[in-house]
Amino acid sequence: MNILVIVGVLVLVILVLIFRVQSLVAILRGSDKRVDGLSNRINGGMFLIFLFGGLGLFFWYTFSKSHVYNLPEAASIHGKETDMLFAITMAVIVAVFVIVNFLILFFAYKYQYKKDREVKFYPDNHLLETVWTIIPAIVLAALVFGGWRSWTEITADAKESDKPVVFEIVGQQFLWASRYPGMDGELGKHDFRSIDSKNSFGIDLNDEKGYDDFMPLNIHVPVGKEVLMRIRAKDVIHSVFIPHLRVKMDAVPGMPTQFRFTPTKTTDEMRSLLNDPEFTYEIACTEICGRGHFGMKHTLVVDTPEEYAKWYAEQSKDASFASLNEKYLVEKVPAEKKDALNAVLAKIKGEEVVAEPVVETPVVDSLTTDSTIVEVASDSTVSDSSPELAH
Ligand SMILES: [Cu+2]
Repeated sequence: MNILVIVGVLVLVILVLIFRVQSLVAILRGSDKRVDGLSNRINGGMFLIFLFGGLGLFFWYTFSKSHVYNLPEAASIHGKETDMLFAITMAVIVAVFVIVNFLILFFAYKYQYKKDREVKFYPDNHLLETVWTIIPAIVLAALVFGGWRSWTEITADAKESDKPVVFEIVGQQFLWASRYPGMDGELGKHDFRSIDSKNSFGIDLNDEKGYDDFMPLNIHVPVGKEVLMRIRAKDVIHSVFIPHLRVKMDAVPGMPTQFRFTPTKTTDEMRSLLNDPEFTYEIACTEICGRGHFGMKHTLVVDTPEEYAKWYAEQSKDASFASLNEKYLVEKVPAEKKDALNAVLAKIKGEEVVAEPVVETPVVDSLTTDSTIVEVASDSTVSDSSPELAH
């Protein structure tokens, strides 16, 4: 194979040299006939063939194969806008692409050497230059403005009154893991120094809000409700990518990021829409983060609000940090937080009795109700403990 390449290059060099010698000989003989000859017209024609053939192939492939590489319709509110921005940008780029390539290739054909044609000297034109500077400037500014508006929307903190579903996603080599606020509706603080074999999220044990947080196997969100995803990374830069929801944001160690979105189609709806009973929303990593990067796949389930409330209630009862690691917490929690821990444990265990109403109430309501209960409970049981260290 290598020898073939070397031989090919050598043959090419020899051909170029022969051509060069021939042209030099022609110049020495004082003959310039070759310049105006057949090969000049053939080259001009080939520019045209390349122009129309190339553009034809480009448009044919783009439209006939689009179903192969295009995602199904966006399953989130902002996703529709992202797609629209993408389409507008694409339309502008393709228009410029066609115009520029037409001018380059067609002019090479049109203005090929002709013996009797005179060249016009046309050094500058201020009006023309002003126009072709100002129009792109306006178009680019409009594109950037549209993107900036969307960006501020999706990265903004949700309004308190909107009561978004909040969860945290953490990337590490090579998996995604998630954490939900639990019964109190609030995520506890985290601190990387708290990370150990039991506390893989680094839940800060000085903050009792973290005791009831739960870490599910799959991420669930309710359809039609605003979701605020808080993102962090433990080791290197990862990137959360949920293609069907058009969600993508880097996970940067030491610099938490976030993404706000509202899913519009449940997993079941997507299954029947795509006629694919196996369909699941996939979360992938889109930052080459090391050897196992390809394996960083996680699953997102979009539920109806009722299914979500049921799942949330089950998880906060059976899978919370406190219920799974009671012994660990009893050992590790600072002395002044022992009462708070006991209150959380009692609440998790006691919740069993009132599990049913939680299932019936909408998500937001169940969360707010729960957090008030916790406050009342901790107020009454821990009223004389030291001032709260958490924010
Ligand atoms: Cu990664």
